[in-house]
Amino acid sequence: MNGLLEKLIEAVEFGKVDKKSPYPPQLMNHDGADELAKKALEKGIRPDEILENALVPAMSKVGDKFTRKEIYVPQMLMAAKAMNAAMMHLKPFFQSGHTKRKGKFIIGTVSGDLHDIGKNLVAMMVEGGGWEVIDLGVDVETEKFLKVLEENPGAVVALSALLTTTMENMKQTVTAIRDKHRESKILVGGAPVTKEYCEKIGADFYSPDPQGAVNYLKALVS
Ligand code: B1M
Repeated sequence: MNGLLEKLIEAVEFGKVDKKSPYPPQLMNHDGADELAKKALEKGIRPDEILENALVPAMSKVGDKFTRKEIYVPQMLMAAKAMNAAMMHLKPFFQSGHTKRKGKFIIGTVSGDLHDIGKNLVAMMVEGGGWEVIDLGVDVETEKFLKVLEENPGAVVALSALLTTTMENMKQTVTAIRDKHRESKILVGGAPVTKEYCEKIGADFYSPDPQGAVNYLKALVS
């Protein structure tokens, strides 16, 4: 793999935001995610390659280490901050309109849930896939999804949930969308969500990862 991308994986994994950041001590005076993402683009590496081959695997390593209790929430948050610093450089390319927009994609983390790292990754990948993304953020009430869907008829709606407790809110939102907008396509995901749960609550598609969401959307418009 390209050395720059390997360095970027390391920067995100260990939460090195930029060169001047003193954290983590072992990367003192090294380039951070900010500089590395910029350099990768300058070297001609495509934004979607940087996302898929560096940022997504780096965050997945971080999630695995947290689960194994090798790192804790502060390190996880630093990793997210580093990832966002890299994303700041990629986003203008995804938003530049170089790729023809294929449709509208409304995404949010369901009510009561503040986790947004996975949701943001899905949003970025989908945007990179040529869709106009309307990101409603976290802790999104059902009424907000309905309102934005009414303003954007035909948009695909995507719901993320990271807590077993907020999966119930996902169900409520899906039910309300189904009642009012029977034709809308609803995509669900997030660590505790499964294909079986997706079917049970009446959503159209479950994806375990951002690429699955992109592939589903690609199939929808092909
Ligand atoms: Co929280 N948290 N957290 N947390 N947190 C988890 C989810 C947990 C599994 C940790 C644990 O106990 N091992 C646990 C949930 C347990 C459960 O319900 N079964 C948990 C808990 C309990 C909590 C709190 C309740 C802790 C507390 O306060 N006592 C609290 C809840 C706050 C709230 O939401 N109301 C809380 C808070 C937080 C922080 C704020 C500190 C922070 C969130 C920061 C942020 O998002 N801005 C945080 C974090 C970072 C995590 C972990 C460590 C990492 C989550 C993450 O970002 N993973 C997580 C443990 C873990 O995952 N190992 C944990 C990386 C991310 C790339 O993966 O989000 O799964 P993920 O997204 C994946 C896929 O799921 C998929 O694509 C992504 C890339 O592959 N995906 C979709 C996600 N959404 C999708 C939507 C799609 C398609 C795919 O289509 C629509």
